[in-house]
Amino acid sequence: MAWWHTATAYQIYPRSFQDSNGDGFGDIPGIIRRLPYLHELGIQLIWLTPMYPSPGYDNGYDISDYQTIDPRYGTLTDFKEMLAVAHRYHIRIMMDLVLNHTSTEHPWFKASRQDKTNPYADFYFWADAAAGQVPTNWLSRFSGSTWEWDDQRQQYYLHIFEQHMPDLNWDNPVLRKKILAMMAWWAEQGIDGFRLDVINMISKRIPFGNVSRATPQDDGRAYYINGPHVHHYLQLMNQKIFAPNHMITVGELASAGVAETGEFTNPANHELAMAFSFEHLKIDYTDGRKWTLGQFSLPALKAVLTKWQVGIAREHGWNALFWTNHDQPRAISRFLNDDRYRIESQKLLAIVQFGLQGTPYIYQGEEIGMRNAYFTNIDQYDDRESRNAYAAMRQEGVDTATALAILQQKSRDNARTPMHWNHTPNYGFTTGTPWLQPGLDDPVTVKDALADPQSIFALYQQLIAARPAYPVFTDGDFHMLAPDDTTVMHYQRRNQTAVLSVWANWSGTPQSRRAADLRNTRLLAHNYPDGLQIAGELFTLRPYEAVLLVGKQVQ
Ligand code: TEU
Repeated sequence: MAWWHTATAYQIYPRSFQDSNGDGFGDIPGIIRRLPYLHELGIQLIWLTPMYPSPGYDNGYDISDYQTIDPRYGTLTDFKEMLAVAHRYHIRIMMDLVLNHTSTEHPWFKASRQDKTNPYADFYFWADAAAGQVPTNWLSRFSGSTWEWDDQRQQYYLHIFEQHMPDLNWDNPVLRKKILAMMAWWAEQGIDGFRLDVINMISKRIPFGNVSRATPQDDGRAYYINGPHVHHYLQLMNQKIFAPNHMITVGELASAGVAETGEFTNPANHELAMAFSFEHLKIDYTDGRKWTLGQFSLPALKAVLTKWQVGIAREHGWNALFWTNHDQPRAISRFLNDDRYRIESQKLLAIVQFGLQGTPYIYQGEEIGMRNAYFTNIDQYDDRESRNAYAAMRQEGVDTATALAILQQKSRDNARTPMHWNHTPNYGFTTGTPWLQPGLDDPVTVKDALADPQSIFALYQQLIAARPAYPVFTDGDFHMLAPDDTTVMHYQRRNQTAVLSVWANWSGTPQSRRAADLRNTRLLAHNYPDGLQIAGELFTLRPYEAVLLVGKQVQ
């Protein structure tokens, strides 16, 4: 068993975490100041989203220099101090590395666009117009075509994401060498690992061609998801960088199924330690389309969780468990009740997440139950993906109110609002003007949570501590009981000696179930302050009530 099988990770979105110099932008000294807080929470691993220099079209995922820190976050010296302090707390740090694309401001792209013969000419994907049209009819993940015309080179370049984020051509051996040298340099700086952005997109299927566009998925991704050399490239990184430096890795796998995810994370393949998959977060997409007002059904969520729990165990892989990140709305607003039952709802999510097999990730603010921003005006949004989607919806005839309601439900900015530390202006995030406004008024801050033994924070502490104490969290197999039940989720994890059970009422009305099912169990985590309500043959789960129990395996 590896250390990270029982560890809990925490994702920091640095620009919204803690500002230290009043510029409205979170920074490294701010993170250093808050490390004792994360230590108190009990996490052992941090994922930091990108902090490299960047023009900021995609909040740092458009990197213009891989080998230093963006001055808005601090200096490389600050970064090293952060590492040293984290290590004193036995917290490891993963950098977010974006290897699928760079910024158009990266020197490689600036050289590449000059002409067709320079040494960087093939570092990116360039193509001539096809009959006066874009080279292929693929759709960018940020709306519109994946191709942008470049006047200088008189060709189109490929960008799966925003137009200032051209895709790198990994088939070029010189590029691979430069990237590996850059990764080795980060290893020398003392970092503990990498979160690898859309890593299953780096190998493209050549030659490119048009797609039918018959379904939302038929948007060109067949040419770039899990391409022909992706495993080779990851094995190369593992052999040269991850393994010799004992690094921890988590890959972001876009549109990957269970079998592929197993291949990436099976230790026998020497690629990644674990991976994020997204099927459970597409549960409220209508016909696979994100920018719609989605419906959510509990049996559908259960089916997806079961598929991944059973499937990844079968493939000998490892899941990264998460409900949200900087690209997703807040899960309490999305799946539960973020108002009257907000505390119960966030605790339910924690209990359901921590009972599963995998390494749990807490996204900043989840531990205090932060909710969606509920912005009411398009100007409050900063994110280009959301703004482009809004423009596209308006163009397709969606009225303003509906388009704004869709953003309130789906925009990434919902999770990017500044962290709520205390009740001073801007929740103690900054003394200046925050880069993104805080959302709705919020009664709960970190300061309140730390003073309350019944807080959401306290429950996360308890769950984090429980995982290493009970092997069944790590090695228990998975059984979803009553998969068609539309209100209550009940699953079990079993190993040779123990049974872990989770019960969770995903509705606002009380639900009664058989008390016999609770026999010989001990309560490990609960989201109501008193015990379970048992009367005769039945026990009743109150609105959004959730409990995690352990018992002995009866052979
Ligand atoms: O996201 C990958 C990705 O596939 C996105 O399309 C994601 O599904 C979308 O943002 C959800 O709204 C990664 C990063 O996490 C994201 O922040 C970046 O924008 C993207 O890569 C490009 O680097």
